[in-house]
Amino acid sequence: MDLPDNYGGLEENFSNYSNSFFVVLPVPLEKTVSYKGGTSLGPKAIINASQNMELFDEEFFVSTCNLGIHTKNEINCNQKMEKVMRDIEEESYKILSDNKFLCVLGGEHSISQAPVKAAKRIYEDLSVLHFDAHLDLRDAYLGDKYSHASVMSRVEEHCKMVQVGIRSFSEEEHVKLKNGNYTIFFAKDVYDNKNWFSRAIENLTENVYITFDIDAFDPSIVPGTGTPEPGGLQWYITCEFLKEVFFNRNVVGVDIVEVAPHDSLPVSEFVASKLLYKMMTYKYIKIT
Ligand SMILES: [Mn+2]
Repeated sequence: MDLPDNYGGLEENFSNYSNSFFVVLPVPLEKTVSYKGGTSLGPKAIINASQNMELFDEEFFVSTCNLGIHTKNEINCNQKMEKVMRDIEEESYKILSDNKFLCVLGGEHSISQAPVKAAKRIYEDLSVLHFDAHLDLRDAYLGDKYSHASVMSRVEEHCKMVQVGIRSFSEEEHVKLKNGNYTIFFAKDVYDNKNWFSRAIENLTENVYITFDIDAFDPSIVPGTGTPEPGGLQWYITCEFLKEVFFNRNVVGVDIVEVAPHDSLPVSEFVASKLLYKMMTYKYIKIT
């Protein structure tokens, strides 16, 4: 039997918009990638993987999908960048205004600035929790303000940020760090302990948006990404931290970006799919 083609492969009752608390917004954007392509295939691969994933949570013994998960049509990314960004922002704003939980699937990292702007229109105090191997704090990259490599410079124009998993940055970014007021938890300091959890959470405001570049994970568990970096985060420490964030703050939306599927090694999209479901589950536990 063919499953419905949505996140989780859910029947109509559990996936129509009005019944659903979670809303998945696929954004297959791939325009400014600097090394290897493939991120435009990310959303579809993650959704396909989700249809082969157990929907019962093994940690809390709940079926998170009972809250309903609606999957939107893909954002049309064959338009001018300005228009793509506006479309993402307006869709995100609608979803958040309907008091639903926003889940954006990329696509390259540059898309994150749009849902952040949408969330900021509703939550004045919004802060952004950023998982990534890279700082993404260039002012612009190759002259492009919308580049994936400068996305957090766009975000910091609107919000306070906490950055986790960082292990790669340029000289320009290093100068910026020294002269600015950043809250960064470098991969080398956080990969094997929880000592940093409370300080990271203290630096987040009540309403939080999470942007998760999948390359924050170690390439041994996520080989399929545009710019892999050794020395990344592992699964359990990441989930433990996310759980603390969800339980102690009001997370209003998330994105998962930079998944670039490998035909011969489909593990990355399964990790991304499960990561999203884990975050949904932590939200479910917090609100039920
Ligand atoms: Mn990255």
